[in-house]
Amino acid sequence: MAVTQSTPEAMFIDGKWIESSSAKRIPVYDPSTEEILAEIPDATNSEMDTAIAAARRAFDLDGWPQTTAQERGRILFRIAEKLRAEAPQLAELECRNTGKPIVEAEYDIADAATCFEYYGGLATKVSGTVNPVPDNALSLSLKEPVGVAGQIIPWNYPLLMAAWKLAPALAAGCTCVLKPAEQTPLTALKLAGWLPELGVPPGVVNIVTGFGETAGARIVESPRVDKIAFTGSAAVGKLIMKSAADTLKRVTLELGGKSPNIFFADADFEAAIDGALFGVFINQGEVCSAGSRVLVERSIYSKFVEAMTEKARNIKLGAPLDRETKMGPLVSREQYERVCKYQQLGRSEAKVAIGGGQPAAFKRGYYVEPTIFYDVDNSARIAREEIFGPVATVIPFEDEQDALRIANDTPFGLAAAVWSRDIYKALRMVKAIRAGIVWVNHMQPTYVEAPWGGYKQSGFGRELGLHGIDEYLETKQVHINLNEQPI
Ligand code: TXE
Repeated sequence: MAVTQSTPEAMFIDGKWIESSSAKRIPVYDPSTEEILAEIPDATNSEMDTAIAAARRAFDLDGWPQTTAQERGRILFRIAEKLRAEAPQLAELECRNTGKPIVEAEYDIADAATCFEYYGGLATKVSGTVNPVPDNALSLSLKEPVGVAGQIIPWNYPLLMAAWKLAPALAAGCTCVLKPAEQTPLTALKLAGWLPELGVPPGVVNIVTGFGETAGARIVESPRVDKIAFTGSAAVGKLIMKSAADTLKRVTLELGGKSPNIFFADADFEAAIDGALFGVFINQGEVCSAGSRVLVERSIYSKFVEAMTEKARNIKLGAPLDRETKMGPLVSREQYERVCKYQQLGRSEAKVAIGGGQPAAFKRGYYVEPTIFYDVDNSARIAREEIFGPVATVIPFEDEQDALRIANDTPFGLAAAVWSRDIYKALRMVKAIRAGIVWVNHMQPTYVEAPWGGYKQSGFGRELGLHGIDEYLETKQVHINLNEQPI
């Protein structure tokens, strides 16, 4: 294993830059030009095992869990400060690697910093409880870190997803082996390079690059990893659960969705149209909580589809670094091909209001047209399967009961939104929708203070908020006998 210079084109293991023992490297692309931006190592089992061993040592022997909560909190604040200081270069790198518009990338970096700040503050707020057992004993519940956390993240919000995983784990006193998506590892590696100067000891955070089926699978099967936190596809989530069963690891999964964005006739019409477009087209639709099923009450249905279509015409596709750009290319050729297939399928399953193909204006880059299919039946594949691209399926409904039936008729349950001025109706919907996140008269706002995660096949466990740190903690019951002679 060769140790290279301090470059983000290597892996960060045990505080050092490490190359893969296999000569193979993985090209990382700029999806707007299809050019190679960088090449990263393709980790073998040997490097992954080294990273896991380093995390194990940092947890078991080097005393990371025993550092004071204040110290861990201070380190997280320093990371947040560094992210804010380096935000322009991070946003540019994220933008070039994912294809997302620069303005959206800037929000992501700020959100990542906020996440480290939040968990920096929370580090000192973790405490156990005293249990009300009979008077002859004292019963305590202690909160302790789970151990080594294996963290596998996707490509749609690369640095933000790294922050959602690393910040609560570190605050709790866990050590981490994080595998970024093979398509978008660059900002996580950048962050890794700053960790030593910010006070993160060797082995506490390891960033290992590689493919899911090899490097990712190795983390999941390792008996030396205590917990897996995964964000990605439901298909891989199922594989992870099966594999983790062999070692009975703790598992949290944040998977995909087919979230209903529900518009009643009494909603503020202009806000509703904006909410429908924003809900499904932000980040090119590559969002787990995308409002990809737009449910519209029959009495406003035609007007709604027309207005949505009209406004969608103004979405400016362009170079991700151009500040005027509202939609960039998809992240990879693979994702582009996947979305193009769904566009083709949609043309046979429903009517096209706008889009449905590839824009002629671009000679290069994985651009697809913002697409609105309407008169979609909820049983159509485009209404049931996660597309993860800028493709809206508009579905009419008759009344509240019908809206609810369609909204819940999905294997997923990540998010939903309800638009209405009738607070009683909106709240009835909120209670009856089977999803982990429900927005009213809004779609997509995400706050680090509030729990994030899904029902049904959108996974389980919660990130963010107080719940987010709990997923990295074990509970130990302590019983102290208060009689000199136990009875
Ligand atoms: O995801 P994968 P892909 C959905 C979305 C998208 C589809 C496919 O619908 O179209 O998934 O995207 C790692 N063991 N989401 O193929 O494969 C992989 O290396 C361990 C929704 O990119 O799930 C990467 O780091 N790890 C989602 C991560 O898992 C494995 C975000 C995600 O990749 C693995 C992304 C394995 N066997 C895609 N196979 C969301 N919930 O936001 C892959 N990986």
